[in-house]
Amino acid sequence: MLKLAIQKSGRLYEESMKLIKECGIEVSNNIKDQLKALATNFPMEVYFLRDDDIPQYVEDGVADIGFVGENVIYEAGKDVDVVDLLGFGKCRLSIAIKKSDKYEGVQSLQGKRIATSYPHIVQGYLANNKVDAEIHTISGSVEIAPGIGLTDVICDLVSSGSTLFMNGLKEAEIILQSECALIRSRYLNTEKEALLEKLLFRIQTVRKAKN
Ligand code: PRT
Ligand code: ZN
Repeated sequence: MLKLAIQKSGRLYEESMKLIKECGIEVSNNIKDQLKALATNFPMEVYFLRDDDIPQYVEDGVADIGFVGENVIYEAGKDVDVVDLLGFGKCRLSIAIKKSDKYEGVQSLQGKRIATSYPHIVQGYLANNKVDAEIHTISGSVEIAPGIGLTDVICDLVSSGSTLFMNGLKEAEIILQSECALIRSRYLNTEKEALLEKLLFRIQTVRKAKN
Protein backbone atom coordinates (compact mmCIF):
# COMPACT_ATOMS: atom_id res chain seq x y z
CA MET A 1 0.00 0.00 0.00
CA LEU A 2 1.36 3.40 -1.04
CA LYS A 3 0.92 6.20 1.52
CA LEU A 4 0.35 9.65 0.00
CA ALA A 5 0.43 12.83 2.12
CA ILE A 6 -1.54 15.85 0.93
CA GLN A 7 -2.53 19.16 2.52
CA LYS A 8 -5.46 18.77 4.91
CA SER A 9 -7.01 22.11 4.00
CA GLY A 10 -5.77 25.20 2.22
CA ARG A 11 -4.74 26.22 -1.26
CA LEU A 12 -3.49 22.80 -2.37
CA TYR A 13 -6.26 20.58 -0.99
CA GLU A 14 -8.89 20.85 -3.75
CA GLU A 15 -6.44 20.45 -6.63
CA SER A 16 -4.68 17.56 -4.91
CA MET A 17 -7.97 15.69 -4.46
CA LYS A 18 -8.96 16.54 -8.02
CA LEU A 19 -5.71 15.12 -9.42
CA ILE A 20 -6.15 11.88 -7.46
CA LYS A 21 -9.66 11.58 -8.86
CA GLU A 22 -8.52 12.33 -12.41
CA CYS A 23 -6.04 9.48 -12.02
CA GLY A 24 -9.08 7.25 -11.61
CA ILE A 25 -8.52 6.74 -7.89
CA GLU A 26 -11.57 6.86 -5.64
CA VAL A 27 -10.90 8.03 -2.09
CA SER A 28 -13.63 7.53 0.46
CA ASN A 29 -14.06 10.68 2.51
CA ASN A 30 -14.68 9.25 5.92
CA ILE A 31 -15.76 12.19 8.07
CA LYS A 32 -15.15 10.35 11.35
CA ASP A 33 -11.48 9.78 10.52
CA GLN A 34 -10.16 12.93 8.89
CA LEU A 35 -6.48 12.12 9.31
CA LYS A 36 -6.47 9.51 6.57
CA ALA A 37 -8.62 7.92 3.93
CA LEU A 38 -8.36 4.70 1.98
CA ALA A 39 -8.58 4.48 -1.79
CA THR A 40 -11.12 1.87 -2.88
CA ASN A 41 -9.68 0.91 -6.28
CA PHE A 42 -5.92 1.45 -5.87
CA PRO A 43 -3.65 0.23 -3.06
CA MET A 44 -3.23 3.68 -1.59
CA GLU A 45 -3.90 5.50 1.65
CA VAL A 46 -4.14 9.31 1.75
CA TYR A 47 -2.91 11.23 4.82
CA PHE A 48 -4.21 14.75 5.39
CA LEU A 49 -1.55 16.96 6.96
CA ARG A 50 -0.38 20.54 7.33
CA ASP A 51 1.69 21.28 4.24
CA ASP A 52 4.78 22.23 6.28
CA ASP A 53 4.86 18.77 7.87
CA ILE A 54 4.76 16.81 4.60
CA PRO A 55 8.54 16.82 3.77
CA GLN A 56 9.38 15.51 7.26
CA TYR A 57 6.76 12.75 7.08
CA VAL A 58 8.12 11.68 3.71
CA GLU A 59 11.73 11.82 4.90
CA ASP A 60 10.80 9.65 7.89
CA GLY A 61 8.95 7.22 5.65
CA VAL A 62 5.68 7.72 7.58
CA ALA A 63 4.35 8.72 4.17
CA ASP A 64 5.91 7.31 0.99
CA ILE A 65 5.08 10.23 -1.26
CA GLY A 66 3.52 13.69 -0.94
CA PHE A 67 2.03 16.59 -2.85
CA VAL A 68 3.51 19.85 -1.57
CA GLY A 69 4.75 23.24 -2.79
CA GLU A 70 8.38 23.55 -3.92
CA ASN A 71 8.67 26.55 -1.60
CA VAL A 72 7.93 24.28 1.39
CA ILE A 73 10.22 21.51 0.08
CA TYR A 74 13.25 23.76 -0.37
CA GLU A 75 12.69 25.62 2.90
CA ALA A 76 12.42 22.35 4.84
CA GLY A 77 15.68 20.99 3.37
CA LYS A 78 14.72 17.38 4.04
CA ASP A 79 16.10 14.25 2.43
CA VAL A 80 13.36 13.74 -0.15
CA ASP A 81 13.34 13.63 -3.96
CA VAL A 82 11.14 15.69 -6.27
CA VAL A 83 9.66 13.27 -8.80
CA ASP A 84 7.54 15.61 -10.87
CA LEU A 85 5.81 18.98 -10.92
CA LEU A 86 2.02 18.91 -10.82
CA GLY A 87 0.99 22.13 -12.56
CA PHE A 88 -1.04 23.72 -9.77
CA GLY A 89 -0.33 25.87 -6.70
CA LYS A 90 1.81 28.12 -8.84
CA CYS A 91 3.34 31.16 -7.18
CA ARG A 92 6.69 32.85 -6.78
CA LEU A 93 8.79 33.70 -3.76
CA SER A 94 9.78 37.30 -4.22
CA ILE A 95 11.64 40.12 -2.60
CA ALA A 96 9.33 43.12 -2.17
CA ILE A 97 10.06 46.66 -1.09
CA LYS A 98 8.10 49.82 -0.35
CA LYS A 99 6.53 51.33 -3.44
CA SER A 100 8.55 54.53 -3.00
CA ASP A 101 11.90 52.76 -2.55
CA LYS A 102 14.38 52.15 -5.35
CA TYR A 103 15.70 48.72 -6.25
CA GLU A 104 18.90 48.44 -8.21
CA GLY A 105 19.56 44.72 -8.11
CA VAL A 106 20.34 42.35 -5.30
CA GLN A 107 23.15 44.60 -3.98
CA SER A 108 20.40 47.00 -2.83
CA LEU A 109 19.68 44.49 -0.07
CA GLN A 110 23.13 44.90 1.51
CA GLY A 111 22.74 45.73 5.23
CA LYS A 112 18.93 45.65 5.06
CA ARG A 113 16.52 43.84 7.34
CA ILE A 114 14.31 41.33 5.55
CA ALA A 115 11.12 39.84 7.03
CA THR A 116 10.19 36.38 5.74
CA SER A 117 8.77 32.96 6.57
CA TYR A 118 11.46 31.42 4.34
CA PRO A 119 14.73 32.10 6.21
CA HIS A 120 16.66 29.19 4.69
CA ILE A 121 15.81 29.97 1.08
CA VAL A 122 16.47 33.68 1.61
CA GLN A 123 19.76 33.00 3.42
CA GLY A 124 20.87 30.79 0.52
CA TYR A 125 19.91 33.43 -2.00
CA LEU A 126 21.81 36.16 -0.15
CA ALA A 127 24.88 33.96 0.28
CA ASN A 128 24.89 33.09 -3.43
CA ASN A 129 24.86 36.76 -4.23
CA LYS A 130 27.41 37.66 -1.54
CA VAL A 131 24.99 40.02 0.15
CA ASP A 132 24.91 40.52 3.91
CA ALA A 133 21.44 41.23 5.30
CA GLU A 134 19.58 40.56 8.52
CA ILE A 135 16.74 38.06 8.27
CA HIS A 136 13.72 38.40 10.56
CA THR A 137 11.74 35.19 10.58
CA ILE A 138 8.01 35.65 11.06
CA SER A 139 5.40 32.98 10.54
CA GLY A 140 2.59 34.92 8.93
CA SER A 141 1.35 38.31 7.65
CA VAL A 142 4.85 39.10 6.42
CA GLU A 143 3.48 41.86 4.17
CA ILE A 144 2.65 44.08 7.15
CA ALA A 145 6.29 44.22 8.35
CA PRO A 146 7.22 47.42 6.45
CA GLY A 147 3.98 49.15 7.52
CA ILE A 148 4.69 48.57 11.21
CA GLY A 149 8.33 49.55 10.90
CA LEU A 150 9.84 46.10 11.45
CA THR A 151 11.75 45.93 8.16
CA ASP A 152 11.97 47.79 4.84
CA VAL A 153 12.12 44.62 2.81
CA ILE A 154 10.12 41.38 2.81
CA CYS A 155 10.36 38.08 0.99
CA ASP A 156 7.04 36.30 0.57
CA LEU A 157 4.90 34.26 -1.81
CA VAL A 158 3.14 36.22 -4.52
CA SER A 159 0.53 35.11 -7.00
CA SER A 160 -1.69 37.95 -8.24
CA GLY A 161 0.36 40.65 -6.52
CA SER A 162 -2.69 42.23 -4.91
CA THR A 163 -1.53 41.58 -1.33
CA LEU A 164 1.69 43.50 -2.01
CA PHE A 165 -0.22 46.29 -3.72
CA MET A 166 -2.70 46.65 -0.86
CA ASN A 167 0.19 46.99 1.58
CA GLY A 168 1.99 49.68 -0.41
CA LEU A 169 4.70 47.29 -1.61
CA LYS A 170 6.12 46.30 -4.97
CA GLU A 171 7.79 43.15 -6.23
CA ALA A 172 11.51 43.74 -6.73
CA GLU A 173 12.93 40.31 -7.56
CA ILE A 174 11.73 36.74 -7.94
CA ILE A 175 13.94 34.34 -6.03
CA LEU A 176 12.00 31.10 -6.61
CA GLN A 177 9.25 30.00 -9.00
CA SER A 178 7.15 27.42 -7.22
CA GLU A 179 4.37 24.95 -7.88
CA CYS A 180 2.99 21.88 -6.21
CA ALA A 181 5.35 18.91 -6.64
CA LEU A 182 5.27 15.17 -6.10
CA ILE A 183 7.96 14.16 -3.62
CA ARG A 184 9.04 10.69 -2.63
CA SER A 185 10.91 8.94 0.12
CA ARG A 186 14.38 7.72 -0.87
CA TYR A 187 13.62 4.31 0.57
CA LEU A 188 10.73 2.46 -1.06
CA ASN A 189 10.49 -1.28 -1.42
CA THR A 190 10.04 -2.78 -4.90
CA GLU A 191 6.30 -3.09 -4.43
CA LYS A 192 5.95 0.60 -3.57
CA GLU A 193 8.32 1.58 -6.37
CA ALA A 194 6.01 -0.21 -8.79
CA LEU A 195 2.92 1.52 -7.36
CA LEU A 196 4.62 4.90 -7.61
CA GLU A 197 5.50 4.17 -11.26
CA LYS A 198 1.87 3.32 -11.94
CA LEU A 199 0.61 6.48 -10.23
CA LEU A 200 3.20 8.64 -11.96
CA PHE A 201 2.18 7.24 -15.34
CA ARG A 202 -1.44 8.17 -14.63
CA ILE A 203 -0.48 11.66 -13.42
CA GLN A 204 1.54 12.26 -16.57
CA THR A 205 -1.29 11.01 -18.75
CA VAL A 206 -3.74 13.37 -17.03
CA ARG A 207 -1.32 16.27 -17.41
CA LYS A 208 -0.62 15.55 -21.08
CA ALA A 209 -4.33 15.45 -21.83
CA LYS A 210 -4.63 19.00 -20.46
CA ASN A 211 -1.82 20.48 -22.53
O1 PRT B 1 -2.43 24.97 7.17
P1 PRT B 1 -1.27 24.75 6.28
O2 PRT B 1 0.06 24.99 6.96
O3 PRT B 1 -1.36 23.43 5.57
O4 PRT B 1 -1.42 25.82 5.09
P2 PRT B 1 -0.69 27.23 4.84
O5 PRT B 1 -1.56 28.29 5.38
O6 PRT B 1 0.73 27.18 5.26
O7 PRT B 1 -0.63 27.25 3.27
P3 PRT B 1 -1.65 27.78 2.16
O8 PRT B 1 -2.82 26.87 2.07
O9 PRT B 1 -1.89 29.24 2.27
O10 PRT B 1 -0.70 27.58 0.88
C1 PRT B 1 -0.26 26.32 0.52
C2 PRT B 1 0.70 26.45 -0.66
O11 PRT B 1 0.03 27.07 -1.76
C3 PRT B 1 1.91 27.32 -0.45
O12 PRT B 1 2.94 26.68 0.28
C4 PRT B 1 2.33 27.60 -1.89
O13 PRT B 1 3.08 26.51 -2.40
C5 PRT B 1 0.99 27.66 -2.63
N1 PRT B 1 0.56 29.04 -2.97
C6 PRT B 1 0.22 29.44 -4.24
C7 PRT B 1 0.43 30.09 -2.16
C8 PRT B 1 0.00 31.18 -2.94
N2 PRT B 1 -0.12 30.73 -4.22
C9 PRT B 1 -0.22 32.46 -2.32
N3 PRT B 1 -0.59 33.42 -3.01
N4 PRT B 1 0.60 30.24 -0.81
C10 PRT B 1 0.37 31.43 -0.24
N5 PRT B 1 -0.04 32.55 -0.94
C11 PRT B 1 -0.28 33.78 -0.11
C12 PRT B 1 0.98 34.61 0.13
O14 PRT B 1 1.69 34.12 1.27
C13 PRT B 1 0.43 36.00 0.37
O15 PRT B 1 -0.02 36.17 1.68
O16 PRT B 1 -1.16 34.67 -0.75
C14 PRT B 1 -0.75 36.02 -0.55
C15 PRT B 1 -0.34 36.61 -1.87
O17 PRT B 1 -1.28 36.37 -2.87
P4 PRT B 1 -1.59 37.48 -3.98
O18 PRT B 1 -2.53 36.81 -4.94
O19 PRT B 1 -2.24 38.64 -3.27
O20 PRT B 1 -0.29 37.85 -4.63
ZN1 ZN C 1 1.69 25.72 6.01
